[in-house]
Amino acid sequence: LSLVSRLAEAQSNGQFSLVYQPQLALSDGTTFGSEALLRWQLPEGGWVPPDRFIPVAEDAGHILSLGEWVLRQACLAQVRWRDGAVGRLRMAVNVSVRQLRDENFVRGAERILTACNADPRDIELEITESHAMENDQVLAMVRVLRGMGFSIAIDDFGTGYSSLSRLQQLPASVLKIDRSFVTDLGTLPESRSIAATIVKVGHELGMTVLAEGVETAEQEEILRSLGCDAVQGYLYAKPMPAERFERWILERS
Ligand code: G
Ligand code: G
Ligand code: MN
Ligand code: NA
Repeated sequence: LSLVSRLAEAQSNGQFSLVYQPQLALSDGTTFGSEALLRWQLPEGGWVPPDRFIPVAEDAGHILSLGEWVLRQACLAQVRWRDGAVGRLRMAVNVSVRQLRDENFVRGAERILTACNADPRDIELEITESHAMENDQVLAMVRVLRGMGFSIAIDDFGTGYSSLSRLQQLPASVLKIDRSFVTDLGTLPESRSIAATIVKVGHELGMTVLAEGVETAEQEEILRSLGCDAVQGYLYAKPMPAERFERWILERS
């Protein structure tokens, strides 16, 4: 059976779940947020990585209902944590450009916020750099979402080809340094220069800069010396199911 035909039934059969990865402030190590990441477990065992099924779901148009499901689950978790022992954390959710081009996206998002009693200021929509810069329709949509109160993050930054003027037009509050530069921070002077430049540009435009894929204490130390604000990566925690994430937070506080 092809992936695309299995995708259609996967959602109704409960094969999707979300895992959550903590985001920490470099200044004091506190966890201020989490990124929700989608997982697909096959009934016969094994996982399909998102890099494989997201593009298929996008092509098939299935990403619209799947994306709504992700946003609802993420909002439900954020509100449960906010109103429980975990406390108020910002929840970052990846959004596909197909969703941003959908005229029903805003109405769907509003419905989810209301149904979950979520505050949009606690929800961060992650848009990849290449897509955020794509065209005026996407830019207009990002502005509408920002106007609704959502926080906006530019994901995988440094791998696209943004002009600085374009970046300035985007009402984003967070810039996420792509993992590829973080990986090579200790070994490649070029990656260090790129990371340093991203931190400067982000701060110049009033954004918070978050480095993803931090795996070593050396990478963390370099990021701190560059003035980077926040981190996310295996050095702190892998993406975890909700219950594990909750325990992880409570054990550290
Ligand atoms: O752990 P990781 O394998 O989760 O994610 C791989 C890629 O899949 C990342 O680029 C991430 O942005 C993307 N991804 C993960 N979850 C989602 C999601 O819910 N929606 C979208 N559109 N992309 C996601
Ligand atoms: O949405 P985005 O492309 O940023 O997705 C983040 C991806 O990076 C996910 O696949 C997540 O599981 C993965 N990831 C998060 N932290 C680390 C890390 O420290 N090392 C590696 N190799 N991958 C990571
Ligand atoms: Mn992301
Ligand atoms: Na990323």
